[in-house]
Amino acid sequence: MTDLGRLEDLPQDYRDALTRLNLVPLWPSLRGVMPAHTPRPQTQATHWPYATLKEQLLKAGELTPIEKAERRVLVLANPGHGLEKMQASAAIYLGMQLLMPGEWAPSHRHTPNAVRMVVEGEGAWTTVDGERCPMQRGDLILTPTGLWHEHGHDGSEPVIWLDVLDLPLVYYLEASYHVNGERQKSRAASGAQASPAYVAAGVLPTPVFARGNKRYPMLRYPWSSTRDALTKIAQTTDDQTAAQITYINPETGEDAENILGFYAMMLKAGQSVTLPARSPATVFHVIEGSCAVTAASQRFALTRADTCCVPGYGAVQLQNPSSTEPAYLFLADEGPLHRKLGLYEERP
Ligand code: GTQ
Repeated sequence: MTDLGRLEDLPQDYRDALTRLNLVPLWPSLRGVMPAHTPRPQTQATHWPYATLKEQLLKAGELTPIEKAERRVLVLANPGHGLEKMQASAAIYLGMQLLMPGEWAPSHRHTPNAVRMVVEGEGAWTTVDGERCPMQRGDLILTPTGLWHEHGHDGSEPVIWLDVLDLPLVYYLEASYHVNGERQKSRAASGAQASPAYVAAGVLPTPVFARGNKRYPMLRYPWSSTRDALTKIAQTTDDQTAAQITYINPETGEDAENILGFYAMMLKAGQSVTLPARSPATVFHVIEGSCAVTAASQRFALTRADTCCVPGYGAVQLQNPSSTEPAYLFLADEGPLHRKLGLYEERP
């Protein structure tokens, strides 16, 4: 491969003329925007231990009243992108959100898609599109693009959850905005949405008179059912395979949201697995137990409620260090986006 010409090789008066005309020569930058064989991600493998994050989040609870924050969140920012960009990866935003007893995070809707993974505390709820979703540890709650949502808290201890949004991508597309709204009248999930058949594989609740036509029929994925499913799958998998589920739209079988993918995984006591190199960046968050994550020449010892992200195109090794307890992880990745764009790759 020959070296391409550099910007400095060009006469200054020619460069100045191009600049005045809003023109740029491609060749000095060509290898940078299209490197050979593998991208050079800005995303760095990064670990956010929960203990230190929680300490700072509780301080934010004292320093900033909810009325001054609307959403009291500390953003898990990847230093590879620059902290001010508030990106965990190219397309993933992560935030840890605190709601104190009696507080209310007012109703709004926005173009980015969000999910919440509940980390600790009892008594909070999120109302999504009028449906009241209780928040219990390990539950996944969707607030997809355009749906009204607000958070409230009737319990007595702080409640903390992890927000995962596709904000960096939507912002990059210059399509990110929000609308504030009135407090929603909420109702419990009803009809097909509340049906236990949504957690029974292979059968779909099918109302006789009106087929549910909601784009997002299921908004809350209770941890108890996800955990049960993983534990059952793990009884049938060998030691090289981790039990894994994908959070899906139960009516279509497609990913729960359009842009980011959400998964849960169980590692048996002592189990190690190597995930193949895939094009999307991935986030790992520990719901129960602990897990060592090795990727991009880094090794992180994750304990309960810790979060890390790893860039795409590299293999990831996961190891449950406990000889007695299983580990349960929540994963988020850019898989649906890469697949829809035809960019998805898995490399041996
Ligand atoms: O709870 O609606 O972390 O709008 C960032 C933006 C949470 C939310 C975030 C949001 C929210």
